[in-house]
Formats: sequence, C-alpha cells, structure tokens
Amino acid sequence: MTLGETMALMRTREIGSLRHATDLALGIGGAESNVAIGLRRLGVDASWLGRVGDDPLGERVQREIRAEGVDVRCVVDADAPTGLMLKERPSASSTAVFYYRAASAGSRLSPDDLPEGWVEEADLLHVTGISALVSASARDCVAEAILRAKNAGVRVSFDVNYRSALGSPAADDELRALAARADIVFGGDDELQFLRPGHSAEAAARHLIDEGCGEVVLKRGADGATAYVDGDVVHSPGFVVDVVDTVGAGDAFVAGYLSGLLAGLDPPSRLARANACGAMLCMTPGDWESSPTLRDLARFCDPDGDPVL
Ligand code: KDG
Repeated sequence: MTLGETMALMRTREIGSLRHATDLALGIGGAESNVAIGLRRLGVDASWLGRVGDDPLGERVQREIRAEGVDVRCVVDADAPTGLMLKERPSASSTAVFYYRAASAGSRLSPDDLPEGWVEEADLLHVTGISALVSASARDCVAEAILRAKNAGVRVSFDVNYRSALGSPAADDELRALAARADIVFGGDDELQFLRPGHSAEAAARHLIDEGCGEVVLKRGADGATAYVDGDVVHSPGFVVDVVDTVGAGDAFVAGYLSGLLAGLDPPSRLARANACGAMLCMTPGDWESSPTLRDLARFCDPDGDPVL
C-alpha cells in the first residue's frame, strides 16, 4: 500500500511549448498512485491513500485509480483544490513539467487521514520523498505510516523521488531521516548522493546498507540498475527503446521491482523486470498508462516471441 498526492495532469498533444499549444489531453498522475497501478497491472493487490479536492478533477483522480483495480482510500477536502500538473514536449524526446500544487488538497495529507489498521494489514508500505517535502503534515503522515509499519513488522519501501522545487535544508534533512528508516531504498545517482552528501552513489548505497537498510536499488534509466542486497551487488542492463516521455518510468521500475520481490523472485530477476517496466513506460506519453502487465512484459522481453510492443 502507498500514500501520496495524485494530481490532474494536462499534457500537450503536439511537440512544442505550452505557450502555443492548442490541444491538451487530460489525465492524472502521482508517483505513489503510479506505483500502485503498476503493481496492480502485475497482479499485486494495491491500496492508495490520498486527498483530493471536492471538485471534478478530484473525482477524476479517484475514478481513474479505482478503474485500475487499486483500493482507493481518499479523503475529499472541501477547503482545497485538487493539484494540477502540466506537461509539454519541447522536443520529440524531452518533457518539461509545471506544477500547480501549492496548498492543494493532496499536499494537505496528514496523519489523521491514516485509517486505523490500514498500514498494519499490508505486505509492504511504499512511500516517497515527494510526500516528505510537499508539506509538514504530509511528512508527518509518512513518518506515522512508517512508524506503524515498523511496529507491525511491515516492510517499508522508500523512493527518494527528490523534487528540488519542494526542498529546503530542513525538509531535506527530514527526508533523509525518513529514508534511513526504510527497508528498501530506491534512487538515481543524484538521489543517493543527496541522501549521503559527499559520497558517490555507490558509497551512499553501501552506507545505507551498513546502517541497516536491507536493500538499496540504484536506478540508471537506459544504463540499467544496480541492487545492493544480501551482501551482493547485482547489476542488470537497461533496454534501448524509442523514448517518448520518461516521466513515470521510475515508478514503473519500482512497481516492477516490488512485484518481483513480493512474488519471491531473486534479485537479478526482479531487477530485470524493473528495468523492462521502466523502459516500457518511456514508450508512450502518460505517467502510468503503459505500465505493463505480465503478458506485456513477456512479449517485450522474449526476443523469439511476438514483436516488441
Ligand atoms: O514520478 C512521476 C511523477 O513525477 C508524476 O506522476 C507526478 O507525483 C508527481 C510529481 O510530484 O512529480
């Protein structure tokens, strides 16, 4: 299960700046709900907790996540609007993101929103650094969820997902403290370096392991990924695909990895699955829409089978 802000998402259909765009597609996106949807696609039960405004975009957020089979535990906030994210494609293979989320309903998530027993019944709790930075109450909510998970023996997964626009020296330190409590930490090179300033990503990963984290996964996009787990270092190469939009690829990666972990796959197999999920997500414009099913994955990965999607 996971918690965090999911926003309405508007993206330009054509290549070029929002300055001149005439045609926008409407959808939704949020790192944590992207992971929940990715897990469901891979056959894992998933639950998402968030806050939306009492508005049509809030209804849309709930409806779309629910339609993917995720158990939605949503608080409807009458005093704040659903957040909004805009995406443009300055070129065929690049994406720029603009957020309208200050004081949004999703950012007002608080510990009081955690249903009694919700965390305790999970196999795993997944949280991200976005919630740790989006507001003090959302950070408290993440901290409380981690505390409850730890007390109940539920594993905690943490994706750094650093959003510099939301950061501050104090909040960044709190994010680091939350990440240090996780059993599994995901991050890119910059993000692992952010967790342990002054160290390389590899050194930061080893520090986290030495300090008690069970598993650290270094995401490197098309360059593959490395997992530090069970005293081993496992690397898995990336996939070369036609990239349309990389936003959300890290979430699909996490869903792939966690689904493999929960299914009992060994580290090389879960890392390979994660890389394939991330690559497939980059092939279409949405933040989660092309997160694969197990059948999609099999077709993508089997060179002798059906053509790659
Ligand atoms: O990881 C993808 C996310 O960036 C996107 O879906 C929206 O949660 C989001 C964010 O804060 O950027």
